[in-house]
Amino acid sequence: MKIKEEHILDFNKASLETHNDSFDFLSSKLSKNGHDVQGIISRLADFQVAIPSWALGAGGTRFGRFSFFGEPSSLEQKIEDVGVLHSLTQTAGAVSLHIPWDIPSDYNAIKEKADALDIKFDAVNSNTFQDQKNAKETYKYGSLSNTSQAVREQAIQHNLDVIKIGDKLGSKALTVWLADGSCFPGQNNFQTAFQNTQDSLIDIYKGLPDDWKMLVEYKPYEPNFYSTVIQDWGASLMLANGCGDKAYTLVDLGHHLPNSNIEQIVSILQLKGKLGGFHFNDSKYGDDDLTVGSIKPYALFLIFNELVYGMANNPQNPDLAWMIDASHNVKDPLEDLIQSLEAIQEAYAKALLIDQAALRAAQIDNDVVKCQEILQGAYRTDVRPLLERARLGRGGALSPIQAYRSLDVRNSLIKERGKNTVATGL
Ligand code: LRH
Ligand code: MN
Repeated sequence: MKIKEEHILDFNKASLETHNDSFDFLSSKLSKNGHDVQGIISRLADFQVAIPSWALGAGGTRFGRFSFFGEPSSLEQKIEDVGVLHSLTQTAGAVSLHIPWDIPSDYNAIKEKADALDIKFDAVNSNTFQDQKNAKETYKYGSLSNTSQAVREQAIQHNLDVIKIGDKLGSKALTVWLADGSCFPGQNNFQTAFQNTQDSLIDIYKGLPDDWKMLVEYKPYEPNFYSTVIQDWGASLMLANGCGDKAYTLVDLGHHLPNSNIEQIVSILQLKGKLGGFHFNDSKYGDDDLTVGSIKPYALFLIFNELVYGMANNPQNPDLAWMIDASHNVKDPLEDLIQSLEAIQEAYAKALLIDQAALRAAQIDNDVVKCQEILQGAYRTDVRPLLERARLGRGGALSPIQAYRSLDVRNSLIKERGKNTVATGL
């Protein structure tokens, strides 16, 4: 399924006048306040977020999984679905593959398909949290941290294989997330598990091409419920530092204990030049993998405030990997991802409206009230006309969700694929 550009242009006609009115009103107000509106629009248009290949079908929990029908049953169909998201939003110009769930059968064909849809291959993800058929060793008691050298070597080799797969597709980063940990006190020797993980990551790091990054993802719990080897940003940072300059910390927003100050973590990792990228999602309790901005939009805005500050003041930190990591239990996966892309763009646009110089001055003066007024003044601005204009400029839909529905995309996918296709992934 490919959405024709003329169908989107037709769809936009009905709301173009409304968009122009609200855009003209907002941009004149912003220009009067000294904002570079065109500069903001081009930063929004250039901001591309990678879609997780494992989240294009229905997610599920141990209690059940409810399909949406018309799910992609091959990597080719997954790339097509990312193409649908990108044609509507013009901000989903990349895909992040999970191996072995998405091993290409024909590398050239898959690259041609992605190129034709203007989709790049972002970080590739290894998987040593599930046993593969005919695997010699099991990861039941861990992978890179396992007490068994044979298990560690199998996991290291898998990561080296994932790098090779990514390299053939033009990817430039490996994401390592480990489920490794324990469910009961006394089950693990924490130091041995951590040191085994460090030594294993160093062996993987040696296999990284020069222009690649290794992104070390942390998580406090699940599927282990007493300890996790890479439990928090500190553990990830120590392991990344133990590997070398090409290793960084990846921040999955759902991988924090309640009320963690994620924007402070992001700020300090940038200061240390060790922030590698994000898995955007939202959560109320645990690693709920909900739609970005659906539960804590202000927290996301505060994170983007630190990112905008960091992008201006921390040249020591590399360009970041922007990725979504979500799971869809009750929403159409494509609608869910469209809403997430919108929330990310909205948080970024609002953060770009923060007068960083005025905020800095108020901070130095300890004018606490003014600091909040500056932040919330930006946050309370309805920036949607800016997002619309950024999309419009690239041939996208003024309202991607409405376009998705009025173009009846899901039913077209069901007609094409039937009702029984199941996407690989979580
Ligand atoms: C772990 C995680 C990790 C992925 C998996 C699909 O919770 O966030 O990024 O490998 O989800
Ligand atoms: Mn993640």
